[in-house]
Amino acid sequence: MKKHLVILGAQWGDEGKGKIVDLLSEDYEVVVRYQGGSNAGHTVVVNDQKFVLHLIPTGMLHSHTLGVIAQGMVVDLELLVEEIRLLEERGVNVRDRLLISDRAHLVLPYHKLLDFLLDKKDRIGTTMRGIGPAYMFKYGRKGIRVADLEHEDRLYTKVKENVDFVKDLCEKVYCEKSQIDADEIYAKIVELYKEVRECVTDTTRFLLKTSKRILFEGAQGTLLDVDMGTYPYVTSSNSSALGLSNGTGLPPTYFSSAVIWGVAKAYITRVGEGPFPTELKGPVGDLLREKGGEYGATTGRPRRCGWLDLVALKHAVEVNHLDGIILTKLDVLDGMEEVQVCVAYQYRGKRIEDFPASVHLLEEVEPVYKPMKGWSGSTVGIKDITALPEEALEYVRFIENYTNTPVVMLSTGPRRDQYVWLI
Ligand code: 2SA
Ligand code: MG
Repeated sequence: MKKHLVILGAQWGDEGKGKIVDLLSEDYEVVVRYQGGSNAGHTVVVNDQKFVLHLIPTGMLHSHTLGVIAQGMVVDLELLVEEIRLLEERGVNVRDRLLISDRAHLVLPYHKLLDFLLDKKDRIGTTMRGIGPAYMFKYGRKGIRVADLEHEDRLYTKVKENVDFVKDLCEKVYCEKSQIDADEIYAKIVELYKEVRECVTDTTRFLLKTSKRILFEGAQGTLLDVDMGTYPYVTSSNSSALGLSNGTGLPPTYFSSAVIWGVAKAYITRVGEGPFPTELKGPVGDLLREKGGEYGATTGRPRRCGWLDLVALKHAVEVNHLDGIILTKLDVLDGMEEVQVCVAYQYRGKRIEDFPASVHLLEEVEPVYKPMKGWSGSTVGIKDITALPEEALEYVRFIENYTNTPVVMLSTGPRRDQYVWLI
């Protein structure tokens, strides 16, 4: 029997996980999202049609799969219902094969308001989808869970308490009058709940009992993990493999035989604030952005671009115990005379090869680069590894050697059929 598979981001998100999950979920029966929420933007191109998924597991574009929104996610019901409708309009029916955890927390309008106010004060550059505040409420024991939607009286009280709390905070701390209205929010979620009620279940029990093959779909990336990433410039969930257990409710031992593959671009990007040692602010960065189409799939924000950072990638390999790397967007480097890879950091005269915890330290480091010969000719859509230019193959082998991890697949374009296995 095939082992369960985990696909997660090995950088700061936007590594191309959407396409990979779509491609590989063909062979799986269940696809599980386990952290984050509508801050994710998973882009997939099927038959020249572009889909961007935010809350619905990407693997659900295949009609045979069952999708799970597990307990570690924070769910914006309004966006979820809209996403379900948009997919239906395009011929993808997910309603009767979607399971939503009754333990998942809701993202509500006051979370989005707080996201805006918090980010205005201390800029992280969030997606403004209310993600951070929703997790603040969860861990501060003020959250509203999907299961609460069944108990309308108590639900109303909770919404009212939270709205009063946020209004008070807005006025006292931010000197802003807020327009949020408890009655309005309550009425809306009661209506929205009717649309998804049939999907709600104890997804942990479901996952524990099922004998189906499962693909776990990470969102964001390891460097945005709230513990292992560039804190505080991170998202508010465990977007590395650390999130698998708490995000699904499955015991850690459940994942001991799973295969974990990390997706990484052949260069690196980040969207939002925070340290980025290999960032290229000049024309090379612009070239990567334009050629790679590096704009946020959720917000449209231009992404910051830089050379591949192997110190960061090795960190992702170690933290997630990656069994393999899936390398995407190598073609964006096609035609460059020389490419650089970062093999260490220099910090106050010292060489560092382990990704540091301190963001202050990371802000100060200088990348140590190894220049590598570029390649001419196009790698777009190649189906056979022998068609890869020699220098491009050397680039791939260098990554493998440095991280001591095989590159198992190259993605060679946005379409489903554009990939080549290296194993
Ligand atoms: P948040 O909204 O609280 O999760 O933001 C906190 C930080 O996490 C970053 N973040 C992301 N980075 C890359 N891609 C993400 N998804 C979208 C996409 C983003 C978009 O696929 O393109 O459209 O802008 C994502 N989600 C969160 C965020 O930039 C903050 O640095
Ligand atoms: Mg994305």
